[in-house]
Amino acid sequence: MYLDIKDEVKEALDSNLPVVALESTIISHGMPYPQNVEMAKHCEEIIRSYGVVPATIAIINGRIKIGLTDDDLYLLATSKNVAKVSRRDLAKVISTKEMGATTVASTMICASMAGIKFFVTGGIGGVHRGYEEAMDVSADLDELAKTNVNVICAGAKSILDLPRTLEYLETKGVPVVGYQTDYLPQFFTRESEYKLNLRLDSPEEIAKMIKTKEELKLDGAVLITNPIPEESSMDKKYIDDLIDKAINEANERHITGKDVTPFLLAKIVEESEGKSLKANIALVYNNAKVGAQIAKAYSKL
Ligand code: PSU
Ligand code: MN
Repeated sequence: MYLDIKDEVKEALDSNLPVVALESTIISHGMPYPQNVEMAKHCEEIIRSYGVVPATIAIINGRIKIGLTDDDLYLLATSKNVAKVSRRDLAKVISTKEMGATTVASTMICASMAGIKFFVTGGIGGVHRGYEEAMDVSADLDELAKTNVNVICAGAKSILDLPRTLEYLETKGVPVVGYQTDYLPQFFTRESEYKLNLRLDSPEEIAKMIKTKEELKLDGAVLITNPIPEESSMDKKYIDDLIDKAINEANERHITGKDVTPFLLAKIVEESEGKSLKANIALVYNNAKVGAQIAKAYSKL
């Protein structure tokens, strides 16, 4: 009733061809213009190059769009009137016919409504550092626990408390797969010191695990964590120092709630003079590739 599925996405879904969803908060609140729109378009091209149909998701004038036009992407990338929409915000933004960029949580909800099983992003939200005081835990984590859309990401940034994020996912029963790695990828760097329980080395093995999980009727996502390519990986100490600085500034300025993550992301881009943005884009492209490969492998089972 609130869903507009683009023709090519609908045709692919009707014929059981692979489709991969993409989020829009990364466009409107995660990266600056014009890199954001270039990134969004090129992600779709990468997914297409594997014979998979991309479906970027956003709320345009109160309609849930599954698959966007170039004009929609441009609007999301440039407009200042795009709300950051997580699970709690969906009904409001739709009922008032606003523009909204979907987070990991709400993109999963919308993808699931459309029948899409795979979703590629950069990094997920998680348990924030300083959790003991602020109790800031992203709604992404609970969504991963209950909505049946599998998410391909590059782990999470150390703006988050990574060990607590992993503990939370364990409690909620979310399988976290290291793709060709034994350790949680740390977004800008290939790996963290945090060991994962689950490593799989091929898209086919991951597709098979997802299929089995469905047959067992275990709800929620499989979270696939894919390390940034070697050549784009940043110096760990350099980036961690910038992140510490950004978190201190957010605390001093009393930034809270949904503004925390966008503030930190923008600050890190600014402080690294765009170096972090380059790495961010490279890891998203790599996730688009692996996500398309997994969706394709799944469609052959
Ligand atoms: N982490 C990133 N880049 C992003 C986000 C997270 O490295 O763009 C976005 C995603 O849309 C994610 C959201 O779902 O931020 C999490 O926001 P919050 O922490 O407010 O739940
Ligand atoms: Mn939060």
